[in-house]
Amino acid sequence: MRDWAARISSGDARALARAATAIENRDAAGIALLREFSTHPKRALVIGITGPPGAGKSTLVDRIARTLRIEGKTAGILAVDPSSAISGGAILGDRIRMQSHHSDPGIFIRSMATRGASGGLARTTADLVRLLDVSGKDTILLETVGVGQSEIDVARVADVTVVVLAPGMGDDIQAIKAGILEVADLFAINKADQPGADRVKWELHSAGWAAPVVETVATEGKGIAELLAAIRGLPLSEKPRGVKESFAIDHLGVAVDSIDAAADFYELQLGLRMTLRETVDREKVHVAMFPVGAAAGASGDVAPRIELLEPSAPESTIAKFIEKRGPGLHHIAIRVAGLARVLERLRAAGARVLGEPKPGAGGHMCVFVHPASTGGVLLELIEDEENWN
Ligand SMILES: Nc1nc2c(ncn2[C@@H]2O[C@H](COP(=O)(O)OP(=O)(O)OP(=O)(O)O)[C@@H](O)[C@H]2O)c(=O)[nH]1
Ligand SMILES: [Mg+2]
Repeated sequence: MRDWAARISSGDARALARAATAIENRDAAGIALLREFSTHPKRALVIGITGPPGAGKSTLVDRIARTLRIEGKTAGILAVDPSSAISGGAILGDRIRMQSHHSDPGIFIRSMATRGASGGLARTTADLVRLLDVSGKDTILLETVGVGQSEIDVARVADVTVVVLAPGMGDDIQAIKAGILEVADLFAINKADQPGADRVKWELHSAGWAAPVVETVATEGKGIAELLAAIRGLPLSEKPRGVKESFAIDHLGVAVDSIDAAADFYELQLGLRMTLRETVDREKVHVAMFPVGAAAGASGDVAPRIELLEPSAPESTIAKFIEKRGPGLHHIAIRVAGLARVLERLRAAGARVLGEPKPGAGGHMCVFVHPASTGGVLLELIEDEENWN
Protein backbone atom coordinates (compact mmCIF):
# COMPACT_ATOMS: atom_id res chain seq x y z
CA MET A 1 0.00 0.00 0.00
CA ARG A 2 2.73 2.45 1.01
CA ASP A 3 4.65 1.58 -2.10
CA TRP A 4 1.60 2.03 -4.29
CA ALA A 5 0.86 5.39 -2.69
CA ALA A 6 4.46 6.47 -3.18
CA ARG A 7 4.35 5.56 -6.86
CA ILE A 8 1.16 7.56 -7.31
CA SER A 9 2.73 10.54 -5.59
CA SER A 10 5.70 10.33 -7.92
CA GLY A 11 3.35 10.56 -10.90
CA ASP A 12 3.56 6.92 -12.07
CA ALA A 13 0.78 6.71 -14.68
CA ARG A 14 0.06 2.99 -14.28
CA ALA A 15 -0.16 3.15 -10.50
CA LEU A 16 -2.46 6.13 -10.94
CA ALA A 17 -4.75 4.34 -13.42
CA ARG A 18 -5.01 1.34 -11.12
CA ALA A 19 -5.85 3.61 -8.19
CA ALA A 20 -8.52 5.43 -10.19
CA THR A 21 -10.23 2.13 -10.94
CA ALA A 22 -10.05 1.04 -7.30
CA ILE A 23 -11.56 4.34 -6.19
CA GLU A 24 -14.29 4.26 -8.83
CA ASN A 25 -15.24 0.75 -7.75
CA ARG A 26 -14.92 1.75 -4.10
CA ASP A 27 -12.70 -1.26 -3.48
CA ALA A 28 -11.25 -1.68 -0.02
CA ALA A 29 -7.86 -0.87 -1.53
CA GLY A 30 -9.24 2.32 -3.04
CA ILE A 31 -10.70 3.42 0.27
CA ALA A 32 -7.42 2.63 2.02
CA LEU A 33 -5.54 4.73 -0.51
CA LEU A 34 -7.87 7.66 0.04
CA ARG A 35 -7.24 7.37 3.76
CA GLU A 36 -3.53 7.45 3.06
CA PHE A 37 -4.01 10.66 1.06
CA SER A 38 -6.50 12.29 3.41
CA THR A 39 -3.97 14.73 4.82
CA HIS A 40 -2.52 15.68 1.46
CA PRO A 41 -2.78 19.45 1.02
CA LYS A 42 -4.76 20.54 -2.02
CA ARG A 43 -2.50 22.05 -4.63
CA ALA A 44 -4.06 21.70 -8.08
CA LEU A 45 -6.38 24.19 -9.67
CA VAL A 46 -9.62 22.38 -10.43
CA ILE A 47 -11.50 23.75 -13.43
CA GLY A 48 -15.02 22.53 -14.07
CA ILE A 49 -16.20 22.64 -17.67
CA THR A 50 -19.91 22.12 -18.06
CA GLY A 51 -22.68 23.06 -20.48
CA PRO A 52 -25.23 21.56 -22.81
CA PRO A 53 -24.45 18.52 -24.99
CA GLY A 54 -22.40 19.35 -28.02
CA ALA A 55 -21.37 22.84 -26.94
CA GLY A 56 -17.73 21.94 -27.49
CA LYS A 57 -16.63 21.10 -23.95
CA SER A 58 -14.34 18.23 -24.90
CA THR A 59 -12.73 20.18 -27.72
CA LEU A 60 -12.16 23.05 -25.31
CA VAL A 61 -10.72 20.77 -22.62
CA ASP A 62 -8.38 19.29 -25.18
CA ARG A 63 -7.18 22.74 -26.22
CA ILE A 64 -6.75 23.95 -22.67
CA ALA A 65 -4.71 20.83 -21.88
CA ARG A 66 -2.48 21.46 -24.89
CA THR A 67 -1.91 25.05 -23.83
CA LEU A 68 -1.04 23.93 -20.31
CA ARG A 69 1.50 21.45 -21.68
CA ILE A 70 3.12 24.18 -23.74
CA GLU A 71 3.41 26.18 -20.51
CA GLY A 72 5.19 23.17 -19.02
CA LYS A 73 2.31 22.27 -16.72
CA THR A 74 0.66 18.90 -16.21
CA ALA A 75 -3.05 18.18 -16.45
CA GLY A 76 -5.55 15.62 -15.25
CA ILE A 77 -8.77 15.31 -17.22
CA LEU A 78 -11.93 13.75 -15.83
CA ALA A 79 -14.87 13.43 -18.20
CA VAL A 80 -17.96 12.73 -16.16
CA ASP A 81 -21.01 11.59 -18.04
CA PRO A 82 -24.00 11.42 -15.76
CA SER A 83 -26.46 10.35 -18.44
CA SER A 84 -25.13 7.79 -20.84
CA ALA A 85 -23.87 4.26 -20.38
CA ILE A 86 -20.17 3.57 -20.51
CA SER A 87 -20.35 2.90 -24.24
CA GLY A 88 -22.32 6.14 -24.79
CA GLY A 89 -21.50 8.38 -27.69
CA ALA A 90 -20.24 11.34 -25.72
CA ILE A 91 -17.57 9.43 -23.88
CA LEU A 92 -16.51 7.56 -26.95
CA GLY A 93 -16.20 10.94 -28.63
CA ASP A 94 -14.10 12.22 -25.74
CA ARG A 95 -11.77 9.27 -26.04
CA ILE A 96 -11.26 9.80 -29.72
CA ARG A 97 -10.63 13.51 -29.41
CA MET A 98 -8.25 12.98 -26.52
CA GLN A 99 -6.12 10.45 -28.32
CA SER A 100 -3.61 13.08 -29.32
CA HIS A 101 -2.47 13.10 -25.69
CA HIS A 102 -2.25 9.38 -25.36
CA SER A 103 1.49 9.04 -25.13
CA ASP A 104 2.05 12.18 -23.05
CA PRO A 105 2.78 11.27 -19.41
CA GLY A 106 2.02 14.87 -18.43
CA ILE A 107 -1.66 14.31 -19.13
CA PHE A 108 -3.89 11.77 -17.44
CA ILE A 109 -7.36 11.18 -18.90
CA ARG A 110 -10.23 9.33 -17.34
CA SER A 111 -13.88 8.93 -18.30
CA MET A 112 -16.53 8.11 -15.74
CA ALA A 113 -20.14 7.16 -16.27
CA THR A 114 -22.91 7.40 -13.73
CA ARG A 115 -23.06 4.82 -11.03
CA GLY A 116 -25.75 5.04 -8.45
CA ALA A 117 -26.99 8.29 -7.02
CA SER A 118 -25.81 11.72 -8.04
CA GLY A 119 -24.30 12.23 -4.60
CA GLY A 120 -22.19 9.13 -5.23
CA LEU A 121 -20.98 10.53 -8.52
CA ALA A 122 -19.99 13.78 -6.88
CA ARG A 123 -18.21 11.88 -4.11
CA THR A 124 -16.26 9.72 -6.54
CA THR A 125 -15.38 12.77 -8.61
CA ALA A 126 -14.07 14.55 -5.54
CA ASP A 127 -12.01 11.47 -4.66
CA LEU A 128 -10.54 11.20 -8.14
CA VAL A 129 -9.71 14.89 -8.10
CA ARG A 130 -7.81 14.33 -4.89
CA LEU A 131 -6.01 11.38 -6.43
CA LEU A 132 -4.93 13.46 -9.44
CA ASP A 133 -3.83 16.22 -7.11
CA VAL A 134 -1.71 13.76 -5.12
CA SER A 135 -0.17 12.53 -8.36
CA GLY A 136 1.11 16.04 -8.95
CA LYS A 137 -1.16 17.26 -11.74
CA ASP A 138 -1.06 21.06 -11.70
CA THR A 139 -4.46 21.54 -13.24
CA ILE A 140 -7.47 19.25 -13.19
CA LEU A 141 -10.10 19.66 -15.87
CA LEU A 142 -13.50 18.27 -15.07
CA GLU A 143 -15.91 17.91 -17.97
CA THR A 144 -19.60 17.26 -17.30
CA VAL A 145 -22.62 17.48 -19.56
CA GLY A 146 -24.99 20.05 -18.15
CA VAL A 147 -28.31 18.28 -18.11
CA GLY A 148 -29.31 17.77 -14.51
CA GLN A 149 -28.58 17.89 -10.81
CA SER A 150 -25.66 15.51 -10.78
CA GLU A 151 -23.32 17.75 -12.76
CA ILE A 152 -24.26 20.63 -10.56
CA ASP A 153 -23.09 18.52 -7.65
CA VAL A 154 -19.98 17.69 -9.63
CA ALA A 155 -19.38 21.35 -10.39
CA ARG A 156 -19.19 21.96 -6.65
CA VAL A 157 -15.94 20.04 -6.62
CA ALA A 158 -14.31 22.60 -8.94
CA ASP A 159 -12.56 25.79 -7.84
CA VAL A 160 -13.76 27.55 -10.96
CA THR A 161 -16.61 26.47 -13.17
CA VAL A 162 -16.78 27.45 -16.81
CA VAL A 163 -20.17 27.04 -18.44
CA VAL A 164 -19.75 26.48 -22.17
CA LEU A 165 -22.53 27.71 -24.42
CA ALA A 166 -22.73 27.85 -28.17
CA PRO A 167 -24.95 29.58 -30.68
CA GLY A 168 -27.85 27.67 -32.14
CA MET A 169 -28.42 25.41 -29.13
CA GLY A 170 -32.09 26.10 -28.96
CA ASP A 171 -32.61 29.76 -29.53
CA ASP A 172 -33.23 30.75 -26.02
CA ILE A 173 -30.98 30.95 -23.00
CA GLN A 174 -34.09 30.45 -20.87
CA ALA A 175 -34.40 26.97 -22.33
CA ILE A 176 -31.14 25.96 -20.71
CA LYS A 177 -31.66 24.74 -17.21
CA ALA A 178 -31.11 27.73 -14.96
CA GLY A 179 -29.22 25.55 -12.50
CA ILE A 180 -26.43 25.14 -15.00
CA LEU A 181 -26.06 28.86 -15.51
CA GLU A 182 -25.98 29.34 -11.76
CA VAL A 183 -22.80 27.35 -11.33
CA ALA A 184 -20.92 29.61 -13.77
CA ASP A 185 -17.96 31.59 -12.54
CA LEU A 186 -17.25 32.26 -16.17
CA PHE A 187 -19.05 31.75 -19.47
CA ALA A 188 -17.30 30.52 -22.59
CA ILE A 189 -19.31 31.20 -25.70
CA ASN A 190 -17.81 28.62 -27.97
CA LYS A 191 -18.29 28.22 -31.73
CA ALA A 192 -17.85 31.95 -32.04
CA ASP A 193 -17.05 31.23 -35.68
CA GLN A 194 -20.73 30.55 -36.18
CA PRO A 195 -23.50 33.15 -36.39
CA GLY A 196 -25.35 33.94 -33.17
CA ALA A 197 -22.51 34.16 -30.64
CA ASP A 198 -23.32 37.81 -30.02
CA ARG A 199 -26.90 36.93 -29.39
CA VAL A 200 -25.97 34.35 -26.73
CA LYS A 201 -23.84 36.98 -25.05
CA TRP A 202 -26.63 39.51 -25.17
CA GLU A 203 -29.17 37.04 -23.80
CA LEU A 204 -26.90 36.13 -20.90
CA HIS A 205 -26.46 39.76 -20.13
CA SER A 206 -30.12 40.68 -20.37
CA ALA A 207 -31.12 37.68 -18.25
CA GLY A 208 -28.93 39.13 -15.52
CA TRP A 209 -26.02 36.68 -15.50
CA ALA A 210 -23.07 38.68 -14.35
CA ALA A 211 -20.15 36.26 -14.73
CA PRO A 212 -17.49 37.27 -17.27
CA VAL A 213 -17.86 36.04 -20.85
CA VAL A 214 -15.07 34.84 -23.12
CA GLU A 215 -15.62 33.90 -26.76
CA THR A 216 -13.82 30.85 -28.09
CA VAL A 217 -13.46 28.78 -31.24
CA ALA A 218 -12.25 25.55 -29.70
CA THR A 219 -11.71 23.78 -33.01
CA GLU A 220 -9.21 26.47 -34.03
CA GLY A 221 -7.74 27.11 -30.60
CA LYS A 222 -8.98 30.68 -30.61
CA GLY A 223 -9.70 32.41 -27.32
CA ILE A 224 -8.04 29.66 -25.24
CA ALA A 225 -5.32 31.93 -23.88
CA GLU A 226 -7.97 34.52 -23.00
CA LEU A 227 -10.10 31.87 -21.33
CA LEU A 228 -7.18 30.64 -19.22
CA ALA A 229 -6.26 34.19 -18.32
CA ALA A 230 -9.85 34.84 -17.24
CA ILE A 231 -9.90 31.65 -15.16
CA ARG A 232 -6.66 32.60 -13.46
CA GLY A 233 -7.88 36.14 -12.95
CA LEU A 234 -10.87 35.07 -10.90
CA PRO A 235 -10.54 35.96 -7.24
CA LEU A 236 -10.06 32.41 -6.01
CA SER A 237 -8.91 33.46 -2.59
CA GLU A 238 -12.20 35.17 -1.87
CA LYS A 239 -14.17 32.00 -1.92
CA PRO A 240 -13.34 29.06 0.26
CA ARG A 241 -11.75 26.62 -2.16
CA GLY A 242 -13.86 23.70 -3.13
CA VAL A 243 -17.03 25.12 -1.63
CA LYS A 244 -19.59 26.22 -4.15
CA GLU A 245 -22.93 27.76 -3.55
CA SER A 246 -25.81 25.38 -3.22
CA PHE A 247 -29.24 25.51 -1.69
CA ALA A 248 -31.46 22.94 -0.01
CA ILE A 249 -34.62 23.22 2.06
CA ASP A 250 -33.68 22.63 5.69
CA HIS A 251 -37.08 23.08 7.27
CA LEU A 252 -40.39 24.88 7.14
CA GLY A 253 -41.39 26.50 10.43
CA VAL A 254 -45.11 26.49 11.14
CA ALA A 255 -46.48 28.53 14.04
CA VAL A 256 -49.20 26.64 15.88
CA ASP A 257 -51.32 27.26 18.96
CA SER A 258 -50.75 23.73 20.18
CA ILE A 259 -48.24 21.11 19.06
CA ASP A 260 -50.39 18.35 20.51
CA ALA A 261 -53.38 19.38 18.46
CA ALA A 262 -51.42 19.98 15.23
CA ALA A 263 -49.28 16.84 15.61
CA ASP A 264 -52.39 14.73 15.23
CA PHE A 265 -52.62 15.85 11.65
CA TYR A 266 -48.93 15.41 10.73
CA GLU A 267 -48.40 12.20 12.68
CA LEU A 268 -51.67 10.30 12.60
CA GLN A 269 -53.37 11.53 9.46
CA LEU A 270 -50.45 12.39 7.18
CA GLY A 271 -48.27 9.59 8.57
CA LEU A 272 -45.04 11.47 9.27
CA ARG A 273 -42.89 10.50 12.23
CA MET A 274 -42.04 12.98 14.98
CA THR A 275 -38.30 12.65 15.59
CA LEU A 276 -37.70 15.39 18.08
CA ARG A 277 -39.66 17.36 20.59
CA GLU A 278 -37.96 19.97 22.69
CA THR A 279 -38.21 23.39 24.22
CA VAL A 280 -35.80 26.07 23.08
CA ASP A 281 -35.70 28.47 26.02
CA ARG A 282 -33.84 31.21 24.23
CA GLU A 283 -36.51 31.45 21.56
CA LYS A 284 -39.32 30.65 24.00
CA VAL A 285 -40.77 27.93 21.80
CA HIS A 286 -41.66 24.30 21.95
CA VAL A 287 -40.54 22.56 18.78
CA ALA A 288 -41.64 19.30 17.15
CA MET A 289 -39.87 17.99 14.06
CA PHE A 290 -41.23 15.87 11.24
CA PRO A 291 -38.65 14.85 8.62
CA VAL A 292 -40.13 14.68 5.15
CA GLY A 293 -38.49 12.28 2.73
CA ALA A 294 -34.96 10.98 2.59
CA ALA A 295 -31.90 13.14 2.90
CA ALA A 296 -32.03 15.03 -0.34
CA GLY A 297 -29.08 15.26 -2.71
CA ALA A 298 -25.47 15.48 -1.78
CA SER A 299 -25.55 18.36 0.63
CA GLY A 300 -25.51 16.84 4.09
CA ASP A 301 -27.45 14.00 5.62
CA VAL A 302 -30.32 15.94 7.07
CA ALA A 303 -33.74 15.40 5.58
CA PRO A 304 -35.89 18.47 5.13
CA ARG A 305 -38.33 18.88 8.01
CA ILE A 306 -41.58 20.45 8.98
CA GLU A 307 -41.13 22.09 12.36
CA LEU A 308 -44.12 22.95 14.48
CA LEU A 309 -43.46 25.95 16.71
CA GLU A 310 -45.61 26.59 19.77
CA PRO A 311 -44.96 29.60 21.99
CA SER A 312 -43.75 28.67 25.47
CA ALA A 313 -44.26 32.18 26.83
CA PRO A 314 -46.51 35.09 25.89
CA GLU A 315 -43.55 37.31 24.92
CA SER A 316 -42.21 34.75 22.44
CA THR A 317 -41.87 35.98 18.85
CA ILE A 318 -44.02 33.06 17.77
CA ALA A 319 -46.77 34.21 20.14
CA LYS A 320 -46.57 37.67 18.60
CA PHE A 321 -46.66 36.24 15.11
CA ILE A 322 -49.80 34.21 15.88
CA GLU A 323 -51.42 37.22 17.50
CA LYS A 324 -50.78 39.32 14.39
CA ARG A 325 -51.25 36.87 11.53
CA GLY A 326 -52.77 33.76 13.02
CA PRO A 327 -51.22 30.28 13.00
CA GLY A 328 -49.47 29.29 9.80
CA LEU A 329 -46.20 29.29 7.89
CA HIS A 330 -43.78 31.34 9.96
CA HIS A 331 -40.51 30.90 8.11
CA ILE A 332 -38.68 28.93 5.45
CA ALA A 333 -35.18 27.76 6.28
CA ILE A 334 -32.71 27.07 3.48
CA ARG A 335 -29.32 25.49 3.96
CA VAL A 336 -26.73 27.35 1.91
CA ALA A 337 -23.19 26.37 1.05
CA GLY A 338 -21.23 29.56 0.50
CA LEU A 339 -23.44 31.71 2.74
CA ALA A 340 -20.96 34.59 2.94
CA ARG A 341 -21.00 35.10 -0.81
CA VAL A 342 -24.78 34.80 -0.98
CA LEU A 343 -25.21 37.40 1.77
CA GLU A 344 -22.85 39.74 0.02
CA ARG A 345 -24.94 39.44 -3.14
CA LEU A 346 -28.23 39.90 -1.29
CA ARG A 347 -27.00 42.99 0.50
CA ALA A 348 -25.62 44.46 -2.70
CA ALA A 349 -29.04 43.98 -4.28
CA GLY A 350 -30.73 45.75 -1.36
CA ALA A 351 -32.35 42.76 0.34
CA ARG A 352 -33.16 43.28 4.01
CA VAL A 353 -30.73 40.91 5.67
CA LEU A 354 -31.33 41.08 9.41
CA GLY A 355 -27.94 41.41 11.05
CA GLU A 356 -24.96 39.10 10.80
CA PRO A 357 -25.00 35.29 10.89
CA LYS A 358 -25.18 33.96 14.45
CA PRO A 359 -25.02 30.47 15.87
CA GLY A 360 -28.57 29.11 16.01
CA ALA A 361 -30.09 25.91 17.33
CA GLY A 362 -27.72 23.07 16.50
CA GLY A 363 -24.74 25.42 16.45
CA HIS A 364 -24.96 26.26 12.74
CA MET A 365 -24.58 29.85 11.67
CA CYS A 366 -27.86 31.34 10.55
CA VAL A 367 -29.27 34.67 9.49
CA PHE A 368 -32.74 35.95 8.59
CA VAL A 369 -34.03 37.89 5.62
CA HIS A 370 -37.05 40.12 6.15
CA PRO A 371 -40.36 39.08 4.52
CA ALA A 372 -40.44 42.45 2.73
CA SER A 373 -37.61 41.16 0.51
CA THR A 374 -38.77 37.60 -0.02
CA GLY A 375 -42.33 37.91 -1.22
CA GLY A 376 -43.87 37.77 2.22
CA VAL A 377 -42.25 35.07 4.31
CA LEU A 378 -39.41 35.26 6.78
CA LEU A 379 -36.41 33.44 5.32
CA GLU A 380 -33.78 31.77 7.46
CA LEU A 381 -30.46 31.00 5.78
CA ILE A 382 -28.32 28.35 7.44
CA GLU A 383 -24.67 27.81 6.58
CA ASP A 384 -24.04 24.39 5.18
CA GLU A 385 -20.64 23.45 6.47
CA GLU A 386 -20.05 20.64 4.09
CA ASN A 387 -16.67 20.94 2.49
CA TRP A 388 -15.79 19.01 -0.57
CA ASN A 389 -12.08 18.86 -0.26
N1 LIG B 1 -17.70 25.34 -35.67
C1 LIG B 1 -17.26 24.94 -34.50
N2 LIG B 1 -17.45 23.67 -34.11
C2 LIG B 1 -16.97 23.29 -32.93
C3 LIG B 1 -16.28 24.19 -32.07
N3 LIG B 1 -15.96 23.53 -30.95
C4 LIG B 1 -16.40 22.27 -31.09
N4 LIG B 1 -17.02 22.12 -32.27
C5 LIG B 1 -17.64 20.90 -32.80
O1 LIG B 1 -18.82 20.63 -32.09
C6 LIG B 1 -18.99 19.23 -31.93
C7 LIG B 1 -19.16 18.87 -30.47
O2 LIG B 1 -17.94 19.13 -29.82
P1 LIG B 1 -17.56 18.43 -28.46
O3 LIG B 1 -16.28 18.99 -28.01
O4 LIG B 1 -17.69 16.95 -28.56
O5 LIG B 1 -18.73 18.95 -27.55
P2 LIG B 1 -19.10 18.49 -26.08
O6 LIG B 1 -19.73 19.64 -25.44
O7 LIG B 1 -17.93 17.87 -25.41
O8 LIG B 1 -20.18 17.37 -26.37
P3 LIG B 1 -20.76 16.26 -25.34
O9 LIG B 1 -19.62 15.78 -24.50
O10 LIG B 1 -21.33 15.23 -26.23
O11 LIG B 1 -21.79 16.98 -24.54
C8 LIG B 1 -17.80 18.57 -32.57
O12 LIG B 1 -18.14 18.18 -33.88
C9 LIG B 1 -16.77 19.68 -32.59
O13 LIG B 1 -15.84 19.54 -33.64
C10 LIG B 1 -16.10 25.53 -32.51
O14 LIG B 1 -15.55 26.39 -31.83
N5 LIG B 1 -16.61 25.85 -33.73
MG1 LIG C 1 -17.72 15.97 -24.46
